[in-house]
Amino acid sequence: LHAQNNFNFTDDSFWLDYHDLATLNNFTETMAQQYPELAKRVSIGHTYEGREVFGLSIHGYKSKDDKSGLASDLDRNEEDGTWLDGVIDEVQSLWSWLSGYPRRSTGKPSKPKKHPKAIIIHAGQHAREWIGPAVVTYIAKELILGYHHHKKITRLVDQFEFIIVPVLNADGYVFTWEQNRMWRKNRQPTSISFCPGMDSNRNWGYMWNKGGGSSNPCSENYQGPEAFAALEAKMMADFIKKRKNVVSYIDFHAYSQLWMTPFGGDCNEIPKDDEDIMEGAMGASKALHNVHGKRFVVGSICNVIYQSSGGSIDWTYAVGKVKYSYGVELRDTGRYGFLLPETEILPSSQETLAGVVYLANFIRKR
Ligand code: ING
Ligand code: ZN
Repeated sequence: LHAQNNFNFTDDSFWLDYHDLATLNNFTETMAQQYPELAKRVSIGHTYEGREVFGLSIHGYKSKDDKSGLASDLDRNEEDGTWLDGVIDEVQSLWSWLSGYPRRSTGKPSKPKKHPKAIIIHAGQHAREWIGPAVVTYIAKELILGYHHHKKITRLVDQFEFIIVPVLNADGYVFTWEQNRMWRKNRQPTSISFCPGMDSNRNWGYMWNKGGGSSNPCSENYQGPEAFAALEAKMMADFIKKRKNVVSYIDFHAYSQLWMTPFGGDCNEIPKDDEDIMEGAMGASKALHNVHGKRFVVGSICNVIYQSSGGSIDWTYAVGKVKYSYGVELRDTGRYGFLLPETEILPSSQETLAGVVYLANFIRKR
């Protein structure tokens, strides 16, 4: 029996369970259908087994009869710079609003940007890290439902194009649902027939094969035979190159509770924008902490977890020119690890939303 067509995607109850790929694809399709002016489903590419990888592009629209109070309110706040003054108060009011339905309408949208900068938020490079897809679909839902109803969300959605990709490694994700819950890599063949799968997050093309990946196809961290052999790394890199408007990229993983910055490949390489990148990460971690008290440690990938050359954000920062590139390790710190209980999906989603909202606004004000 499949009940996957009966989900209410606009209700928090959807985030009380993990969902299979078909249901997550149904989520992106349904949101795009129900909010056509606000959300469009985009294709990132295809996996080895032929699955299409979907994202949701979310950006504000200009209402025809825009004569309500919201636009002028927003303009005034912009002038006096009070928006998100005192991170803590703001996040608390955001959070209390987000948890309440139905929502108070504050009027019509303000002024969507014609050529917005994009913020890419994705998860599911690694198959078994199920909390990632759950959290980023929640963020998509809140951005869509908050538009038109919540001033802060409206402003961000007018300012930026958010591109949310729940599951990049679609083949691996299906494999964890059907065969092996602890599978990490994709499902591409390797030179060893009984050891399929490349770790796409060791296969990006900046400093590939410089330590932290494995050349053994049977390893969990198999880096592939050459850079961008893994279709998931290739399709996302191509997507970013083609868009040219990407200002931030957040790659969600699990677990360890870390908000990480470039670089992973070399512990001594420091991004030229390190101060700005670190400031954004520390603010996001603080905003996140304020929701449910979880601590997320901030620092470069190589310094806070391990050396990992060929990782996504090294490439997005150094080659893709995406200034605010982050890798985030979601809950928990090891008690449950990849098998994070479903009761933690909602709190994890709420706190991560606060971090992302903080970061987007931080970038907006730069
Ligand atoms: N962590 C990531 C990994 O690939 C990471 C950490 C993120 C490295 C982004 C490089 C870039 O090992 C997990 N848990 O997979
Ligand atoms: Zn991972």
